[in-house]
Amino acid sequence: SVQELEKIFQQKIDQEIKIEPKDWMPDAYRKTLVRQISQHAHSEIIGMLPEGNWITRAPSLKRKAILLAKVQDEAGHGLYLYAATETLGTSREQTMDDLISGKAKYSSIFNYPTLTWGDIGAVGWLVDGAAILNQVMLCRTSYGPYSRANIRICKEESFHQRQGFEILLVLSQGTPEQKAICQDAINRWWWPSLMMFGPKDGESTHSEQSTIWKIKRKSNDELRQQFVNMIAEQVKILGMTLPDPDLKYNEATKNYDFGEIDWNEFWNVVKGNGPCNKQRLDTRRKAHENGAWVRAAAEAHAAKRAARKQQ
Ligand code: FAQ
Repeated sequence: SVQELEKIFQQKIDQEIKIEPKDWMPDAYRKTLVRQISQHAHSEIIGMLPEGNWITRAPSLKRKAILLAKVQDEAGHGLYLYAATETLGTSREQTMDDLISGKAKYSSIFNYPTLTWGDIGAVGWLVDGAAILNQVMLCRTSYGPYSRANIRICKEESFHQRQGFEILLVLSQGTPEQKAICQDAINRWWWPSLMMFGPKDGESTHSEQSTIWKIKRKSNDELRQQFVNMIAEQVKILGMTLPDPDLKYNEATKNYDFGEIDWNEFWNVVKGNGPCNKQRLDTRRKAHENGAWVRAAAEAHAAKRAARKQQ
């Protein structure tokens, strides 16, 4: 019976045995994984856009080569994740349609503009920094293909964070104008990067069930606190500040206390009304349309090969 299957399934999870594509799983487990993994994949692909914005304007050939490689890495991450979604029985076409129609979510962070070269540093340091904390946890997630995708992603992501920090480090040691660019980028990216971890635990609809299923192993607030503690120390090396007057080390808790996030802004961006939501989806949609001939050609080629084999 379904109840027995559910019991065996949960026992496996409790014993730290990974769930694999052909194993029995509750529909709701499959559904929440498709939701989370496809949102994660979309974030990687949409995340290429704000960074891609600076490839032609990177300040040197070396910087350009590094940024180009990083943006290509994100495309690779998207592919691992779309493939992991496919193992759950949802086709790539379906997942892509949901993104392009605006039905699927992707991380709120990528709806902010990259206005200066300093933003490329801040995205690497803060956005990749937040992403890593989350993805290190997801390396131990209960679904095998998602876990393995995250292991590969994390290897590249730590290099991404280092390159972002290094961009800011160079700016922070530069002219007064360069220092100002560095501080301005940190000011604009700090709060949105805290929002990447999702709503507060009390407001998080999926956390409780996802924790029982060991899809998630740390809560939104736990990871956010870990991030604040890490960045509050690293910012000192840059000689810069974080734009939060309430940020203060708390001896009793051994954590940094920090100010209240603007949750209105968060939900507004999630609902599609952030500064770049429309632009991001339009760009993605156009890219998909412009790529139609490649898909058609690949299909025609595959059909020809199949026909030749049959002869
Ligand atoms: N933006 O109940 P919860 C990267 C939604 S890293 C938009 O707490 P959950 C690397 C949430 O989906 C970024 N929506 O949800 C890179 C749910 O809505 P739904 C991507 C958000 O799933 C760097 C509702 O709010 N990383 O791309 C956000 O338990 C640089 C309630 O929330 C991942 O996706 C948000 N920030 O926890 C690439 C990691 N937060 O679905 C390029 C995998 C929440 O019911 C350049 N995802 N929502 O309609 C996760 O770990 C989880 O899904 C959380 C949310 C932690 C994001």
